[in-house]
Amino acid sequence: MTDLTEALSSCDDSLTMQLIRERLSAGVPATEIVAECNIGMTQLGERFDQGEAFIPDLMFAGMIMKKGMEILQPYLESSTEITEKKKTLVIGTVQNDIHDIGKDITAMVFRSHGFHVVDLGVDVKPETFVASIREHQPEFVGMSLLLTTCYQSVMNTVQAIESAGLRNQVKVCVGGAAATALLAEKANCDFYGKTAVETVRWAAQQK
Ligand code: B12
Repeated sequence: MTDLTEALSSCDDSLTMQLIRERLSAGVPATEIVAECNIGMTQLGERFDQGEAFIPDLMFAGMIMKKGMEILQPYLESSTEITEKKKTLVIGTVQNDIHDIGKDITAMVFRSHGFHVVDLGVDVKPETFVASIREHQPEFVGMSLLLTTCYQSVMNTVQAIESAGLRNQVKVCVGGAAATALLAEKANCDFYGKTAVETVRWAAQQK
């Protein structure tokens, strides 16, 4: 555990901000700082799972992480790996799931790599994804999933895209702490994105 993961997982707002700033000044890449924060959030989640942390802790840590992302955003946006032609990603957190931090980071990373991003928010119904594909004609659709109880929402979303006859025109990816390669395969997604950065690299390589 580093001092930053520890500061975030123990909900120490000012120390977290200080450590993020210190790492930036020391030249640590913003994506590495995000990964470190991610570990802190996972550790807090484990404490919650074991009854050692509670909903207010999760909410507070979420607020701290969002504040940290505001500091990191300009550094993520100064990335040089820009795709040649502007492609579009439609992204949302699936139905019945309201976690948005990882989705927001993924959206931010895609924007920083030159993608146009349409963010549908959280608790997004399958039909909303479909309507957005019709409206924006994206190359990519991304679903964020933090709750294992929402696997069915991922399945339903891909099925709705298929039923609308739109599946062949988009590449679909799924990510978030509850997502797995197996789920991606079962739900007929094209890619499981363990991290936002890994996913944008995959997307940039697609024709
Ligand atoms: C903060 C938090 C909350 C906050 C969310 C605040 C917010 N604005 O998002 C609040 C308090 C609201 C919350 C509520 C709940 N939570 Co919660 N929460 C968390 C916690 C601690 C951190 C999540 C987080 O933000 N992580 C940091 C981000 C950066 O990580 P990430 O989302 O994984 O994103 C990265 C990658 O996965 C990827 N990624 C993310 N999305 C996408 C999308 C695409 C397309 C791609 C390619 C990549 C990608 O990119 C990111 C960066 O690389 C997790 C613990 C954990 N292990 O994740 C529990 C956790 C997810 N929550 C959990 C639970 C149970 C709940 C509640 C049901 C609790 C309750 N009893 O009410 C509710 C559910 C509410 C709902 N309907 O959604 C459980 C889920 C268990 C399970 N197996 O399903 C977890 C795992 C905690 C635990 N260990 O028990 N939670």
